[in-house]
Amino acid sequence: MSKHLLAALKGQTTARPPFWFMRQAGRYLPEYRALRQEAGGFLAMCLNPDRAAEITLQPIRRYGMDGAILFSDILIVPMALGQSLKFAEGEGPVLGPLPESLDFTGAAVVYAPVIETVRRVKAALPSETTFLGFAGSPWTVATYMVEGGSSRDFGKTKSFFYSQPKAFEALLNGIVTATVDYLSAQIDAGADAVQLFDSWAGALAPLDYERWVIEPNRQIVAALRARHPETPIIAFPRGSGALYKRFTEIVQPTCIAIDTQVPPDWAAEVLQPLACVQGNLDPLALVAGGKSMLAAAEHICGHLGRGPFIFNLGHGIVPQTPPEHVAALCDFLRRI
Ligand code: 1CP
Repeated sequence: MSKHLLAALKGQTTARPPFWFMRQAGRYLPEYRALRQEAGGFLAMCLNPDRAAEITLQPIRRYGMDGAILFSDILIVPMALGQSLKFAEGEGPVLGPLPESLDFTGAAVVYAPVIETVRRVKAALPSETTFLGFAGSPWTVATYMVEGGSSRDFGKTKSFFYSQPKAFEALLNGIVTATVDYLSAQIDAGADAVQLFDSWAGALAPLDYERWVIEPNRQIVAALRARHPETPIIAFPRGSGALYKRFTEIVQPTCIAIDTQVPPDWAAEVLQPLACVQGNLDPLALVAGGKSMLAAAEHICGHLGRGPFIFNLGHGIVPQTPPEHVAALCDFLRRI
């Protein structure tokens, strides 16, 4: 069987929609929780190629999605730039003080175990499965670097760019450079495509969005395409609303991933002529399962299935998701 998902990324309309799910490896799977118990923490798991490769493959073995996503985290890049990182149990990420200047000298050493994971997954994956690498987009990564962790309103980050736009721009430029190198290394090691996660794109006013979301994503896509012209790039500027159109026109990703709130008929009309579209089932519909989940999935496929389309969620799978609901959704998508 050929690579279904890669065909959609290359602009083909496929007979059934290829599918994978953001956060398809993770706490909703008992086999993930078992490994995590032994592994000594989330970050240790990300930096152990044996474990990270195994976790990447777990959902593929169970469900046979068309795409596998590297098991890692977007916060590997701040670590590579010299900022300390730990994951406190039940608290999420905790980053040390923002470095005065970004230090790239240790980056290759930090990336090395992740790149080794890419090689191992590539060697083990069925040939029909498309392998996705990923990184965070600079705005989203910068929020963690400046806030020191997760945030509700990004108050510190916004004060930073409003009061010192040049310094903030220098930080984003550093993240752009580090991200291009990191994704290039993932592609060289075997990733078939890459996804850029801009999870907090929706927090910005339009003018700020232009400068801190569109421009850095555009630079990364242009630089990666110059180095790897054949490798598809998926962009996920979550929460962009009406700005999804402008983002897609200017950034020119191969595929645009839409969040839960984007109307599929609007995406089919406005975004699909510009790029392959990926999305956008509500992760909570997957928690509910049953008829309402299947009706929501059918609605999305009905609108987007007539052009290049990859079925996914509008954001990541949540930990309370029953694994059998994921199985039911995969069955439905295979039969459609
Ligand atoms: O076991 C655990 O408790 C760890 C939970 C977990 C997992 C499974 C974290 C901590 N990261 C991950 C893996 C992960 N993160 C993947 C792996 C591939 C997959 O199966 O999809 C990916 C692509 C990410 C990307 C990521 N990390 C994003 C972007 C996507 C999104 O969810 O919006 C973000 C924002 C992060 C930061 C992060 N990682 C983990 C936490 C708790 C957080 C903070 C989230 C927040 O601020 O709300």
